[in-house]
Amino acid sequence: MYFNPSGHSPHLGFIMQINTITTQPYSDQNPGTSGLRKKVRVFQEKGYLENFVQSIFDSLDETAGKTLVLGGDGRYFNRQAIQTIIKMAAANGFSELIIGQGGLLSTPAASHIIRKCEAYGGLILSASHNPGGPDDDFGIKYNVGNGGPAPEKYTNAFYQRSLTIDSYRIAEMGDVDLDTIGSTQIDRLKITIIDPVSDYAELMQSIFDFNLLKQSIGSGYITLRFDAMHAITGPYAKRILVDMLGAPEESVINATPLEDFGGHHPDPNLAHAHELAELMFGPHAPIFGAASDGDGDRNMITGSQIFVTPSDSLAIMAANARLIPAYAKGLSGVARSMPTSQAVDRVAAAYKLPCFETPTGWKFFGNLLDAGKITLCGEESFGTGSDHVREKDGLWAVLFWLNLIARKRQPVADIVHEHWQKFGRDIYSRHDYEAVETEIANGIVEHLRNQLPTLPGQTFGEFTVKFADEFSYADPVDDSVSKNQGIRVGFTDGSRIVFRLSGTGTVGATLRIYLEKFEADPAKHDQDAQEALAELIKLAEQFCEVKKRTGRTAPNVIT
Ligand code: G16
Repeated sequence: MYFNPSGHSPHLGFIMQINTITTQPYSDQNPGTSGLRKKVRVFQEKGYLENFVQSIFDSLDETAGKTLVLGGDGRYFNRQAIQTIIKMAAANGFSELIIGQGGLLSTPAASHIIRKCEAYGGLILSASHNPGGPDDDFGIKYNVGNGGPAPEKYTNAFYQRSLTIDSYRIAEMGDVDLDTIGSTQIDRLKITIIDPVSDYAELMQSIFDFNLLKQSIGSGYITLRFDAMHAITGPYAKRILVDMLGAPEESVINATPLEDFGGHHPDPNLAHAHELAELMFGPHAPIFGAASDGDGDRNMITGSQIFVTPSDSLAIMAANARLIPAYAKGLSGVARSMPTSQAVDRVAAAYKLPCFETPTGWKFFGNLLDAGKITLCGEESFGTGSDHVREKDGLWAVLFWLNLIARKRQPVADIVHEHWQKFGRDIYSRHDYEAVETEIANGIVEHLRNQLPTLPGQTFGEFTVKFADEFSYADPVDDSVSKNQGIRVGFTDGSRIVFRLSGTGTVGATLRIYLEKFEADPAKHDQDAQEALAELIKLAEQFCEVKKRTGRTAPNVIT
């Protein structure tokens, strides 16, 4: 850092050298469902990261004098990216950066810090559940002042700017020590390194009954296993579950965050969290088991011998929310993403709660939460959350379930069966065909689109099509409209098949097929989902021809 009159940036009042670097635009910086996700090698291309960050800064109303929160899930390239962003934030006039120690912040913790510090926004570096390492994925997303992911009007602006960008600004300064907690002033920029866990842990303590949890764990009634999948939630889970709630050390497994997640996908489902799955379906299962993902916003809930689908988990939370201190006064409303099962709708109808159906993407819940129209929301993609932050929150969901188990004094399987008894069961599954050639995937969508006008009224075996359309969402708060959010085929008995291309993959296209069938008869509640959905699975293939067109025989992942 030195004074150089030629590089002096008088409007920012900086004496450090600010360089303006000429760059070429990239054509592929269109953020997907949750930020820009690409291979690390793509982010390492000349100016790639810088272009996107500058496009974000250029699209914001004002950056001078503002506070930015910065952190990531610790995956490969996290530290380097943070150093670059610090220098760019300095050059773009931010006055304060709040950074998680080691460059770490879970996504829900980042959301909380943005809200708590009333920051202007935040940059979260993560590709979520995607694998990490030099040959794997990286990602970056911007969260706005409410702590939530930037809505589409922002992400569209970032993309448009990225198409024409010709320079970015970066300060000439040394790397910042990310590991020592405290504040430093570099020229006009204050950099504060914070403990990534404490504020979040405090927030959790304000929501749940920690005394009851301590008693239930201490007495041995609650036994648990949490799989952090070598990702960001390790330190959070250790602090909260072990240090604060007294769970034995071995309750948290794979607790050390690694840059490559130990070579695994940090994706909390039965396929990827198989160590946990084996335990939970084995003879020595604890009462409760859970896992979270790369950046700590997803959750998988299991009990001894039972897996709770995310859709059921949301419905059960909604039905029992009054048992949790922070929600004891009841919920203002609930929301689910369109492909999420209709289980929560039944709870909402029973309790006369407003219920909203949004497109896939947490950003669509933001307005509803801000306007106080909903308290709880969730998605089939292992995401649940509430108005405590503006992101889905993995450990929050874990604590919610633990609090529920402690209050009801029931194991997970009993809680689920009791719920089905009362509301019926929405038997649900998602089939993913990953890395499909983009052209083939687009052909599948086109083929589906062409059938939409002809399907209503047609009968296929036991199923008669009631409606077939492409989901479009009109936000009830700001009236913005989001079109083409997935193809839905609904049947007269309430069953549904939904087709969507994922917006988070980094290789080719991922076709997601969501299948759902309602079962009111308790005698049939224990059916295996794949068996119960067999007819719908066949019908889905008949409609979309994914196997025929790709030559594949089965989905890559079934959840
Ligand atoms: C993101 C979004 C979620 C979405 C999920 C899957 O989660 O925040 O809202 O449901 O992706 O999206 P898609 O089906 O388009 O792949 P995460 O945990 O990856 O950030």
